[in-house]
Amino acid sequence: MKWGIIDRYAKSLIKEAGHKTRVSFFNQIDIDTKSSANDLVTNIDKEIEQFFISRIKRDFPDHKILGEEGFGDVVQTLDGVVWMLDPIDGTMNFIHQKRNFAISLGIYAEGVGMLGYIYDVMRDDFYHAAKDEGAYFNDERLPQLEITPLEEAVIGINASWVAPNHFVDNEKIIELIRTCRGTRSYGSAALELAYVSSGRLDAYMSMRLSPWDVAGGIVIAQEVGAVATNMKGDFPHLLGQDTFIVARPGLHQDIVTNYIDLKQ
Ligand code: 2AM
Ligand code: CA
Ligand code: CA
Ligand code: CA
Repeated sequence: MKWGIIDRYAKSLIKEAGHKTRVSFFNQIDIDTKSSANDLVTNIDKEIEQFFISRIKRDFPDHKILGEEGFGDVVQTLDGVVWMLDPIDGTMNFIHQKRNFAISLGIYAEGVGMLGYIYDVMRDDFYHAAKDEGAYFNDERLPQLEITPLEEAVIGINASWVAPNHFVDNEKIIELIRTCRGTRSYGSAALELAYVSSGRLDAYMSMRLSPWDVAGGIVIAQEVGAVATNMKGDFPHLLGQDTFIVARPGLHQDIVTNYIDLKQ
């Protein structure tokens, strides 16, 4: 497999999709709901996914595509080459803020992440990595992450962690929030993964994410030595939903062992 060719192809496809997304703001955007009233989708999410799929199917007919909006393949195994795509990660931000959303893409071969991309469309910031070849923020090589104690860590976490929930003991999470330096909530899992990889955040955690939210970000995170797992400490499930945490090396273990008390 010529990964260099696929890498250049994917980058130009993402840039083209980003351009289409920016241009979409000049027209009316149709908003719909999915699993709940706050789970939003637009015609642009669907059009961008279809744009990727038509190109990839034309140029790499034997590759499979797993996309959030369901226009890709029914992917039941990670055999072969699988593109995991989120055409707009942060749809609520796309609608309400017109910024703070990203295109997220991970390309896996036999279950191993080979290429990862997160494109902050409105800032024109590109986070990308190839397995064993390092991670980049635009043209800048990202350094290996160093250890940061929890007391000096800024954590990406959202308010649902402190509301009553089925996943975790709130008391421990409150203690985590009190102990760390600060918290942030950006509303795009892919951007938060990119922020951990580039040192803008020290950890990011979510109770439920899908493969397309994290597939690209995991490849980037691994290249800078960040640890990405589910809340049990295992590699995230890439064929269904799972809990998720990514953090600097020591910090990851500290949070998972001392502050996560899973109810199930
Ligand atoms: P999305 O915008 O692509 O749906 C928001 O907190 C983050 O969680 C976003 O990355 C969002 O991705 C993701 N997410 C995953 N499942 C979601 C759901 N059911 N509803 C809203 N956001 C979801
Ligand atoms: Ca969505
Ligand atoms: Ca998403
Ligand atoms: Ca999405």
